[in-house]
Amino acid sequence: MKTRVCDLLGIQYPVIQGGMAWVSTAELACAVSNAGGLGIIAAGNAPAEWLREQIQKAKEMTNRPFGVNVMLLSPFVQEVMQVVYEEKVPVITTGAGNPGKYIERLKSNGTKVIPVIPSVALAKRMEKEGADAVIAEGTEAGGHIGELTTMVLVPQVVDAVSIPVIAAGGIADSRALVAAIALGAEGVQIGTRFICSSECTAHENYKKAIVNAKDRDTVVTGRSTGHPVRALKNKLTREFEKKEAERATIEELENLGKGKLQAAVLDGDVVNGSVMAGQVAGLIDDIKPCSEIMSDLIGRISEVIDRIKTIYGGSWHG
Ligand code: TUI
Repeated sequence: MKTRVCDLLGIQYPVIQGGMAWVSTAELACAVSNAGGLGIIAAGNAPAEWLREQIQKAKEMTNRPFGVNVMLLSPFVQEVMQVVYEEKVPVITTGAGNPGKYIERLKSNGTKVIPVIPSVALAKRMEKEGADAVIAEGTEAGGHIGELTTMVLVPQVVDAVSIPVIAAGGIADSRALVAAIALGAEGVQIGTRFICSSECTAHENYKKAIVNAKDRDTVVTGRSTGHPVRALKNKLTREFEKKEAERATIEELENLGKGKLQAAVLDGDVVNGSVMAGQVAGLIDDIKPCSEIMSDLIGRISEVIDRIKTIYGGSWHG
């Protein structure tokens, strides 16, 4: 299981942990990196000094590479980029915007830049502006999402760029990993599955809500604000839907969402908080160490390929 993504990032398996605000702390990032993937600390909306502490903690907890996710809508984005620069973080992923103006300075400092992109146009633009790889994230993902599904987005991005493409959205087991490879991806980004890990510092209520979720238990709210977000259905998403139907102003809707992810992740308020999770939540039914998540992901690839071989048999006689 070796691709250009492994060489680019100096990792054993081409598995990148999603950058999830409040969830992706140094603890989770180091557990994923120590399991052979690329752990990510998410800056989210947090102040730059919080990020610096997390990076320094991570440097003590692992000798392996790890990265930082920069959420480009953060009010602290400039300061966060400065911390990434000063701490010489080996790789960043970005979300919720175009990181173009930061790429040159980061790269000259030795940081690999991997933007999350929801479209072919942005993927091409990022390649032109020097991105090292792109993460093509489908609408199955949790949190802030684009329009296209992973199944349609990934192969179109693969055809449009020469840099490695990492598939994201709806990936939680080796079946989806093999499918992503079949679509031309050279790696996967996994978020929701890693929330349900023993090392993840998110509140137990958050993890249990995902474990209990069924196939249709996520919903997308915020389409009217231009920032659609996928989360588990609860009292908050119902209130949000009601307000959107009543054509509430963007400001009103933004106020309703304020602090709600933090309430769910840190305080365990899964009723009034925002329990962001991908559609794949319905497939996750346990909480286990990142090392086991990773060994399942990689170890069961051969089972999937054997099944394909049984069906296909190396030749097709129709
Ligand atoms: O960023 C994410 N997921 C997130 S960010 C987040 S915090 C937040 N909460 C409420 C509203 C907005 C943000 C929670 N989850 N995933 C990566 C991602 N990036 N998904 C979609 C995009 C994206 C969208 C538009 C990337 C680039 C883009 O470009 C627009 C442009 O500027 O050209």
